[in-house]
Formats: sequence, C-alpha cells, structure tokens
Amino acid sequence: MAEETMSEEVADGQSGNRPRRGRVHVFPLMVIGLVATAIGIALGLLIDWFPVQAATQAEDVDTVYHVLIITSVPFFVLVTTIVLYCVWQFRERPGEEGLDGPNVHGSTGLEIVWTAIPAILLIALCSYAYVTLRDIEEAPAAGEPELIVEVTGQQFAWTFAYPEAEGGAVKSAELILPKDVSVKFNIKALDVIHDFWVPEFRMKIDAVPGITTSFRVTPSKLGSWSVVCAELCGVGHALMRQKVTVVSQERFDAWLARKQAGGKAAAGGGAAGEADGGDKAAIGKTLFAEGNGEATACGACHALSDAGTSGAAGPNLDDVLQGWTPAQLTEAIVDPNKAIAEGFTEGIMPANYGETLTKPELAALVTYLEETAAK
Ligand code: HEC
Ligand SMILES: [Cu+2]
Repeated sequence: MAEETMSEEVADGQSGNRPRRGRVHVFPLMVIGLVATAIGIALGLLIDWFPVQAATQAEDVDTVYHVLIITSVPFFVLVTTIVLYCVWQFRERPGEEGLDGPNVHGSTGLEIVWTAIPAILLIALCSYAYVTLRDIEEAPAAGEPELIVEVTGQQFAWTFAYPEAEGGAVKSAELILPKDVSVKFNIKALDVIHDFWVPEFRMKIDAVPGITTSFRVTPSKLGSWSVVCAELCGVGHALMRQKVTVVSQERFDAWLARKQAGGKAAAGGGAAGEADGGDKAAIGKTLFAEGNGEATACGACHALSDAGTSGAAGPNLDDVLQGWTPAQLTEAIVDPNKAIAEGFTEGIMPANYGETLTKPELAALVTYLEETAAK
C-alpha cells in the first residue's frame, strides 16, 4: 500500500529533495541541554538513593556511582536533546509527502570524534571502577586481624560459621560481626545459585554450587541490617532474608565464647543417641541454632527466644509450639508440607530433614522443642 502511494507521488512529479531548513538553533539547544543536565545531575546526587553506609567499602562504592552519574547524565541529555530537536525541526511538513531530506555527505572528522570520545571515556570509567573495586577488597596489612566467616546458602536460608574462632569453630544461624575489623566471607551454595548481599555494606556476590566465592567488608557502624538473597532461587527466594548484627569487639568475643560453651555442653553429652534428657535438649538446641552442616539451622527461619534466634521466614515458634506432642513435632519437621501453617507458603521449609538429620538428632530436636514450649 505504502509503496503504491509513493510511486503515485513519483509519477506526480513530486519526488526529489526537500528544501534545506534554516539554521540549526544551536544556542537555545545548548541552554536547554545545560539546564536539563544540571537538573539530572542534581537529582542524581541530591536524592538519597541508598541505605546507610555501614562498611568502609560503602563510601567508595557510592563515589563510583556519583562519578558515573556526573559523567553519564550530560551524554544522555546531549543525545536526547538532539533526537527530540531533530524530530521536531526536521519533521515532514504539509506538501513534503514522499520527499527525501537534503543529501548529506558523511563527515570523517565528526565520526572520528564521536567514536574516540566515548571510547576514551568508557576506558577511563572502567579502569576507575576496576581500581576502586580492587582497592576496597585489599587484604588488611600484615599483623592486622581478619575474621573469616563461611557463608552457606541453601533453599531458603543462610548459615554462618566462624572456622578460626579461638577455642574451636562456631556455627550460627545468625550473622554477628565485630565493628572495625576486616571480615572475609567465603561463600558456598549447596543446591542452586544464591547471592549473598547486605545492601548497607554495598558488596554482593553470587553463591555458586561447587565453587567458593568471596568478598571483604569492614563493618563501620553498630546496628542490624538484612542479609538478602539477590538471585532468584525458588519459591522461597523472597523470604531468604536474615539479619546481620554489628557489635563491639568485646560483645562479639563474648557472643563467640557463649556459643562455644553451648556447643561444648551439647557435645559433652556424647552422641545424641546415648544422651539423657538434659543433654538431649542441649544437643537439640545446638541443632536448632546451628544445623549440622547438612541440615539448615532451624533458627535461620524461625524465631525462638530460648535458642536466641530471630529468623522470620517461618512461624515464630515462641508463639505456636505449646501443647504439641512429640509425634506432631516430628511430623512438622520431616514432612513440613503435610500441614501448612496459616499465612505461610508450602515448599519453603526444607523437606529433607528426614535425611539430613540422624534419628537421634531428630529425637534430640523434638525433646528440646517440647521442653522449651513447656517452659
Ligand atoms: C528455610 C526456612 C525454614 C527452615 C530452615 C526451617 N523451617 Fe520450619 N517452617 C518454615 C515455614 C515457611 C513454615 C510454615 C509452612 C509450613 O507449615 O510448612 C515452617 C513450619 C514449621 C513448623 C510448624 C509451625 C506451625 O505453626 O504449624 C514447625 C514446628 C517447624 N517449622 C519447625 C522447624 C524446625 C524444628 C526446623 C529445623 C530442623 C525448621 N523448622 C527449619 C520455614 C523453615
Ligand atoms: Cu537464594
């Protein structure tokens, strides 16, 4: 159809070139561009887009962002202004249907300029970002302390371990960090790809099955923030959120010592199978708060004040466990999808505790939950 119309017009003798338009309005264009650039940069810099900076790395990462805003907004405005201006100035006027624009010959000089400037700029920005990222992850100077934390992602919870803690490794469903000490996270995934992220630290990296990834941060602010999974990993992805708490070095040491004492008390009772009531409950408590390496710590998803956990992906067990029989507890653990707690979704709680916990471990956990609920 369109072609036909065109050829008719050609037949009418209307083909050929449109007259040139008058001078391009360079000055008003520049004024509009400069105003738009100023507004764009101001919005980029003045609006507080990010959460607080809770690690020394955060400041440098935010500076990279600000530099990128300052350098990219003018180019965005330049391109947009020219495009909009051309659409308006060189639009088809009545009587010009089917005519071509004036012939323009290529301009080698212009092409070199508009290739070279972006190339130089991109290389400069990439180098700057690369150097910044390398510098902020530098290992602390020799003699300076560094805390190693192992992070394990599993549908749909994180567990943490402090392998080099003085007095023995510590496992935990909660991430506690000392302020002003460099922390190196070694991150693993047991099932699918997850992504370990604390927005306030500004650093994040994928947790990939089969390899260990890592990054460093130095927490610089006391407080509590969210540990977030930033890689879509299944139905429970949005619930894969825990807490990181940054405390003073003294409180951190005290927490580690308490954890170690708890773990020893549990281990002191020997294998869970032979332990009597009290020891069994202690073993159950440790399993609840720390898992066993294969079985995710219950506390990563469940709050239970006796175990000191605050997970929020599943029901708060302080509120729901009163009056449950051991058989009901066992079933809730090994077959979680049989009955779904109101307001929660099926498929979030791991369905494999029947395999990842040994029979004695399961019994110890049930004893612990029963005793805790009765307190
Ligand atoms: C990945 C998160 C996650 C982990 C880890 C987890 N749970 Fe759950 N749990 C849930 C969710 C979500 C529900 C609610 C849905 C359901 O009933 O299956 C739930 C439900 C329960 C219930 C039933 C509560 C009610 O009100 O009906 C019990 C009991 C329970 N979990 C105990 C445990 C124990 C013990 C462990 C550790 C062995 C554990 N959970 C590990 C997420 C988790
Ligand atoms: Cu995940």
